Amino acid sequence: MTTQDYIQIEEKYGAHNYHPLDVVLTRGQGVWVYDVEGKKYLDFLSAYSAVNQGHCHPRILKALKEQAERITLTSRAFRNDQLPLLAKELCELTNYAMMLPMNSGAEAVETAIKTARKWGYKIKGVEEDKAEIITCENNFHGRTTTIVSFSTEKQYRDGFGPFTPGFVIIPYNDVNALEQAINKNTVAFFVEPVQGEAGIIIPDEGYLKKAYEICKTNNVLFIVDEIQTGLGRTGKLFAYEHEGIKPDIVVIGKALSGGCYPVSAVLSSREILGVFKPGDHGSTFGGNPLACAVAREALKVIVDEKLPERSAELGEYFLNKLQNLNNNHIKEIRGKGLFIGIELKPEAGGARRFCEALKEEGLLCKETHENVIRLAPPLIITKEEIDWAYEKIEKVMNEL
Ligand code: IF1
Repeated sequence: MTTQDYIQIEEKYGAHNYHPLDVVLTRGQGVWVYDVEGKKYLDFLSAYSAVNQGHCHPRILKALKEQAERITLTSRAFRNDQLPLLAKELCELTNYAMMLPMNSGAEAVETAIKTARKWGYKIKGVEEDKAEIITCENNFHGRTTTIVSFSTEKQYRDGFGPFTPGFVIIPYNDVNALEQAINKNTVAFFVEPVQGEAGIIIPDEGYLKKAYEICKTNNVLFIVDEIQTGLGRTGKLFAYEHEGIKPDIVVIGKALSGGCYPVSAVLSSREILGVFKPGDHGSTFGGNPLACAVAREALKVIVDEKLPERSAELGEYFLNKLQNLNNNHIKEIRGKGLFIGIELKPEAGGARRFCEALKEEGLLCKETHENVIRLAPPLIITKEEIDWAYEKIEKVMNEL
């Protein structure tokens, strides 16, 4: 079957909630992916940072296969021998006291919201059903009805109401707005350290630290969504480390499994996660032994292959190189580690056509919003591969 055959079948039988590039992938290895025609591409999206460790990492695959042959799912009605080890290893690596495992990022976000609310009622003493969580404009935290309740992107909400109350939205990168939004019912401030979907928006240096301090002063939980920025992407294990703070709650997903399986988690202290009592929350698949075995190995790969350090080093190298791209279409290039956005001028005709042209050159990127080309390769990428990608980007920028 050809690329067009697959596309036609998907268009006929699959709901049209996406508009993917017309490339049908069938195999991946490291930073490279291959389509059904045998054409090879460098992956510069990493499945939205879920494959930081590279496609089909041999160690993660081995853990997956070995665990799959033993036992895959027990449910949490019984215990399994992988969850305790993942919990211990993850907490020791991140210096948090407790974790709660889920599957998708959105589920972990929902879990963090429930944690913060329950903490508000049981510990802070907020009056029942009055809890407020402060979030930021242009956030992206997932797609559930509760999460889109505090999205400011029209399309993500349109047609999906009624929405969940209890969220207050303030501008990103604005500590005064945070200070003003806090009241006696505020239980948490929930923020992305870098806004990915909004177009790789990096807040001012000191913003997160100041926001954290404001939260501390007011007995408000500081919650970071590190689903995309975490596990090495920005050049540290977690992006919040750039500011030397320790959030009350950290939400992770994506690269926690190296893309081999959906695994997410909420990290926090004993006091905060301790608000959950048996029966309060759960998931059939959350904490299953296959997920835990995969995540254990995915974390070890991040540490052993020094992926945060690689991301910092190569990200700086790549960003410097890109800054020298002298091209009329470009408005701004910004990044942290290997999390880089090229913002085009409005008159450049949109980022999509650049991504289409890059695809023809063998480089897979995805536009975010109208005008930003997002560059986020697997963190195992080499300098030579970055140079190769740079050539393609330069060529496409100059030709279009
Ligand atoms: C889609 C974006 C990326 C996330 C953050 C939570 C979640 C995500 C910071 C939810 C998920 C994905 C999902 C995917 C597109 C995508 C995305 F462009 F929309 F913003 F990565 F940049 N917090 N991000 O980035 O995690 O439930 O998906 O596991 O929804 O189309 P999930």
